[in-house]
Amino acid sequence: MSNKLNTNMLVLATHNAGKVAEMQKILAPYDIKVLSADDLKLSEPEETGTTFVENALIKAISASKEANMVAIADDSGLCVHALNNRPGIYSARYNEPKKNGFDYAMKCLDEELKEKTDNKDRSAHFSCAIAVAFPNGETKTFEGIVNGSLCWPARGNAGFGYDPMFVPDGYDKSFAELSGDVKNKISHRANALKQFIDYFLK
Ligand code: ITT
Repeated sequence: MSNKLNTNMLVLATHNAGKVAEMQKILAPYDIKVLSADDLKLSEPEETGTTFVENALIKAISASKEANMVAIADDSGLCVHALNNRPGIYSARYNEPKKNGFDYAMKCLDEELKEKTDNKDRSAHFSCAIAVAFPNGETKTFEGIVNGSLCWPARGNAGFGYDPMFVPDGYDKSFAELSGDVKNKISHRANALKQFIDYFLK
């Protein structure tokens, strides 16, 4: 194996199927077997950090210890500028989307933006921290973002989470209307993973 991870197998420390699909696709061209946390039935640690990087490290370190493998975690979220970058690290918990569905969370976000602001500034960015943890305790982190704006009504069926209401800068379609190939070239996750690939796999 010629990569700097010193292994040709790693585990993705995420239980989000949308993230797993995107990360596996982006890492597919490289000679590395990518397992998911569900494949290995790994537990979900509590995300007690106050930043994307802290939460990514919590997840990567936990998975690496449990699996005794190199682990990569992704902590990400939607930062709405007129709402002081909320929901940010709380995106997966904003109005309990896991219980109520993302259509409801997106509707609440749109309503909050209209109520609390003059609704003139609908700019936002997605942020992603990728943390790599090794069984010997070493870690490394990378961060990526993609800028855009929030559309309403939400549009499209591809992707996951807040994708139907996020239109990346330079495009007139939401992430959920664009093909996965486009999203995987320009997204916050693609951006952070590209840095990981450049650092460890090239
Ligand atoms: P894991 O912790 O198991 O990885 P999670 O979904 O709880 O899964 P996070 O804590 O990082 O992950 O929360 C990220 C949330 O931000 C996610 O649930 C989405 O709602 C949103 N999000 C992140 N990346 C996104 C993307 O590419 N498209 C749409 N929404 C995204």
